[in-house]
Amino acid sequence: MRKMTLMMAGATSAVLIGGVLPTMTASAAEQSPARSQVREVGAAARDCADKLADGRNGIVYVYATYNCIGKPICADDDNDKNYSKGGDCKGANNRSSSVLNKGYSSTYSDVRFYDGKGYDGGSLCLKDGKYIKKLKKANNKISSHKWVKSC
Ligand SMILES: [Ca+2]
Repeated sequence: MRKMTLMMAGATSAVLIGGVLPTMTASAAEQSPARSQVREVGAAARDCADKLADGRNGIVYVYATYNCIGKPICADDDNDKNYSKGGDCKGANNRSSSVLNKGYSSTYSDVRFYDGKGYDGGSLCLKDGKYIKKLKKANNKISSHKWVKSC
């Protein structure tokens, strides 16, 4: 009881705050759920370079975020002529903000993105093993893509 009274009396002092915080941090670090949560935050913050470093898998990715953060809105190992319709890029129409090409370095390993559906209009070509962290002219514009022999 005497201890409680002392702590409450010192509630506004910096000494008490300094004494309480390290205790909370230590106990949180001991719990495994807290540790896995930290790992998930790290995964969510992984950017284009991190994801490319995982290795090639023959897939091209489109993100609605800059820097390839989070889940892609499109992950495709073949062509998609209309992001508004079915296919691996369904729902990605005009939402692009970053792109990542993890294609194998062989023929048809580069990807050309188009403003229009059906590979029409202005385009942007991305070589295999490359990414664009922040699309400029193509930001929120991409509507189709196809794999090409070479950019
Ligand atoms: Ca478009």
